[in-house]
Amino acid sequence: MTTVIKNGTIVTADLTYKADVLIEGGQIIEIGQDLKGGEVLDASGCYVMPGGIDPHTHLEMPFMGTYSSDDFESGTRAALAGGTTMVIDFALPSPGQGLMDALKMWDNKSTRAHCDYSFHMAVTWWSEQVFNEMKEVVDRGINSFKHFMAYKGALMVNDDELFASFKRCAELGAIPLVHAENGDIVAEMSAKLLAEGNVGPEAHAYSRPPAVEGEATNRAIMIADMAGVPLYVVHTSCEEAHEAIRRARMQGKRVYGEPLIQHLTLDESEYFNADWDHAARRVMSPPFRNKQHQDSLWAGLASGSLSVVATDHCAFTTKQKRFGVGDFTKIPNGTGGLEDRMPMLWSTGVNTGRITMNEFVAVTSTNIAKIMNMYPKKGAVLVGADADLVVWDPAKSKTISATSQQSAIDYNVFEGKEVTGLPRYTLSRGVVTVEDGTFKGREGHGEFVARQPGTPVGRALSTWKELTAPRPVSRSGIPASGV
Ligand code: DUC
Ligand code: ZN
Ligand code: ZN
Ligand code: ZN
Repeated sequence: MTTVIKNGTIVTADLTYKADVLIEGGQIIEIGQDLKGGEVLDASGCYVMPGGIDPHTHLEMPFMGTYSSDDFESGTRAALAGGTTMVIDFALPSPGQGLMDALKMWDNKSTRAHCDYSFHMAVTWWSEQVFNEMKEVVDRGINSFKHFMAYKGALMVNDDELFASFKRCAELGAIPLVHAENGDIVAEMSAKLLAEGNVGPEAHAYSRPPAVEGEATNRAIMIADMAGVPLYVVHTSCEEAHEAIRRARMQGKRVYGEPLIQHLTLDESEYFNADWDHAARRVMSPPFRNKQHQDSLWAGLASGSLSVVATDHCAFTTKQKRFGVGDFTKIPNGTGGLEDRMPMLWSTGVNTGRITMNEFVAVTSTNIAKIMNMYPKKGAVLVGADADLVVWDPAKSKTISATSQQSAIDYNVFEGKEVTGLPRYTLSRGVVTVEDGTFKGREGHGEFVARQPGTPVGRALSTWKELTAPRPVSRSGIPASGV
């Protein structure tokens, strides 16, 4: 059976043109004029784009004494409803747990996925076992390893562990990811705030100012350079972190920054809402920032210094958030966004002129497909690519509300926002999973996407010349000439 998408305008990361798309066996088999097929989808007035890829989700994740409330079923249903056709979730070993053991748990959870998915593996502790298992993980098609520089006493790894793991990534051709916040300083500032009686959700923001993120981002960049690996910085939320990324890229380092749709569109005033639930529902790390930081992130998307827009989707119910009444450090960190990322970015970015349609496709899909080594299977409208597509209706509007969302939680951080630009159809490997707001997907349709490693480099880009030119060594072993 073939499917044809007719009368639409194809929008990719670099081209906009009118053509039909013919699909068979889950893949695009032809792009051209006046194509014929069995099932006909009308894209008049619409843009045909690569489906979104959200590279940062936490589905059914054990965290802060509970589990995030969207699992692979509700999470991927939300994704498709908003035009996202693939997620990359974090397999998270608890410290002491083997990586392959954690992977088995994530394999089991993900059997319910409605759309394709992949995993990043988290390195939450360090040992010879972890070192060895990283190779098995790469052989399983996972080429990215996540490191937490925060969550002291739980998930955080120290600099020596970061350096060891980054060097291992370099050997394996894998890319390290970092949650960049200085966990020692966050722990100290949190304890002080609590001791002074600052127990409410707004203290969460005070405990993690932009400086802790800027410092950790810069530190991770330098460590990655010494290890000779590229680096992907998740949830870049402020100018201080963005500045470190810009500087690194100007110096020729492969460093990628990932702002979240939440940080682009919601600001720190949310924490000063008189309603405790309102504020606590928005507690995530890093916290929302002020408007100057938002402007910095938008500028990064337009200029290319920031590469990807994600969600860090980690949804907790109001009941779960209330674990932190009387102690903000016990509010489970996380917000949702899977269903709203694409419509919110389109409405606040493309409709305002802050980013172009092609930049929209780049930052929601194509860039991450390239960085994570799955392009052009994903992130492309090309013959031979998977038919993960969204037929996007730029005239369709709605008001975001928890009452009509796919997510399992009881609120939405974007509640009341008007969006214009929504999917008419969302296709997962050629199958229509969403049609005009009606979900038609099938649980278990999603498949694991294996991602091959890149070419191992293992040499600092900033000192390339120095290392390739052997220097004379003195009798004492100290180089005879300086740099
Ligand atoms: N930040 C969150 O807000 N939730 C999940 C993990 C994280 O780093
Ligand atoms: Zn994080
Ligand atoms: Zn600042
Ligand atoms: Zn995260």
